[in-house]
Amino acid sequence: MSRLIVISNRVAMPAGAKSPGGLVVGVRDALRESGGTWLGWNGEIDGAGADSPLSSVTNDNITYATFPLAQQDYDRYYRGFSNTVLWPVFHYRTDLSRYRRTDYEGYLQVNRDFARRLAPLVRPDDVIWVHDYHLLALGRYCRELGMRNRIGFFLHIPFPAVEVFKTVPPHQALAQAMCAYDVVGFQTAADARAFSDYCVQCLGTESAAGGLRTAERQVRVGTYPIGIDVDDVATMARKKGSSQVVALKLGLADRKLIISVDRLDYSKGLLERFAAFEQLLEIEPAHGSSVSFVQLAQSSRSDVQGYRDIRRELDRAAGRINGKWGELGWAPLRYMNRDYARATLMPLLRASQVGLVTPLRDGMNLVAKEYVAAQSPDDPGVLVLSQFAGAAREMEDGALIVNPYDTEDMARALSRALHMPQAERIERHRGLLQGLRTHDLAAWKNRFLADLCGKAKYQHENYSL
Ligand code: ADQ
Repeated sequence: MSRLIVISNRVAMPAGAKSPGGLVVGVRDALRESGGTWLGWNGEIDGAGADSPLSSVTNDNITYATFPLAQQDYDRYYRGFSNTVLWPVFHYRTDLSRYRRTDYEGYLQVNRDFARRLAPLVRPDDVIWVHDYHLLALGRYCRELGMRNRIGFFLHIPFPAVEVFKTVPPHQALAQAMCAYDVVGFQTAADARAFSDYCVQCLGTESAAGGLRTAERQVRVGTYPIGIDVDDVATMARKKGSSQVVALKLGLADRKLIISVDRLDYSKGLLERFAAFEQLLEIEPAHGSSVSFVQLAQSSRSDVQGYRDIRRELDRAAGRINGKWGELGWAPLRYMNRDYARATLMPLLRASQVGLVTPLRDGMNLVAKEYVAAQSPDDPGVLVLSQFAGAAREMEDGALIVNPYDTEDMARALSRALHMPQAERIERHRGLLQGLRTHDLAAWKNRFLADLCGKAKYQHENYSL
């Protein structure tokens, strides 16, 4: 029986202190269910880098095989090409992209190192599942090392339109490298189409049923929207949570609560959202004393310039809004750059009347799904969701869909959500929840792996690395 090996840039160890991001939550839950090995960076910088030994820990059905990165690799591969070129361009922020050839070479070098570390672990019938934009070229290097396994790739972030992708100078080499995978998976049909369009138009690749045909292989190009473990979130949300939840409820008195939860990232549309909240206070001053907006923004990639800039702008905007609208005993906007345990976060989502999720561009957005799963079915809150989140494809009937570039549109949607009658809220929530159950985390994993390895089963075995 074949085993499952998952590879992503970052591996989150079971006892890690930081709250995990979207990819980690998805991958860990998927692996926990089926068992397997997870290979990747341990988050540490170490002089030895590529020469350092692999360390291996097994916990809860998952073997974590990790290694550190050298400072230069971190600077070029991670901070450089991955997060200063691929992330901004794939989120349509070409203005923030800073391409340097040495960063790209470092990116390829680290992709090659990942393949070299993987090679001795792999048996011929193992199934390999690679995740996200840091490792676009890994499949190519695996093939160069002679791996003939089924190797799949899933992109957690959007794939941009052809002309936008072409702003990445080595676009051809990257897309060619992606064609070394047997399955290339995306969050939405639009992303999958953009990738196929690029390959057909710019590489001259032949399109075939279900994907593309290259000289070497049939590449399946598919859509696999990531989901969540609905019951897990609902169970956590029903618990009382920590003293922080209690304190928030007491502080709110009878005020309604609008909540937003994100990694602090320019793609998440926080500034536009702050402006919409301010507009709400302007068009309906009565809300002034009857509503609170809590924005939890977990800081991330703070050594990348674009992230430092957005953080400064948000600090300024939050101060201005509270300065203008606050009262002695009350601040309308509470903006916190902190990491919260999921056991705290989910009851907070449940305690709110509106979930405001308005990215300017997002592969999927798991917070939108967590918000719905966390609600009480008898008295649910309303999800206000950006049309540019991948999640909007599945949630457009139940959520209030907004354009985050239209401040008034968002303010109106907030007002409508705050006034929505209970019967309508229940009806919308019911539909949304049904969708979440159909496209949950297990469905995401099973559909991807079914396409990758047909009906073949895979199993977990502990083995020494
Ligand atoms: P992210 O960009 O990280 O993920 P998202 O999908 O919203 O975005 O996931 C964030 C996760 O981190 C959620 O599970 C959320 O609960 C958690 N989180 C956010 N802020 C937090 C805080 N302050 N404290 C604690 N936890 C917090 C990438 C893509 C997304 C895609 C996912 C999964 O950018 O589009 O949905 O991968 O594929």
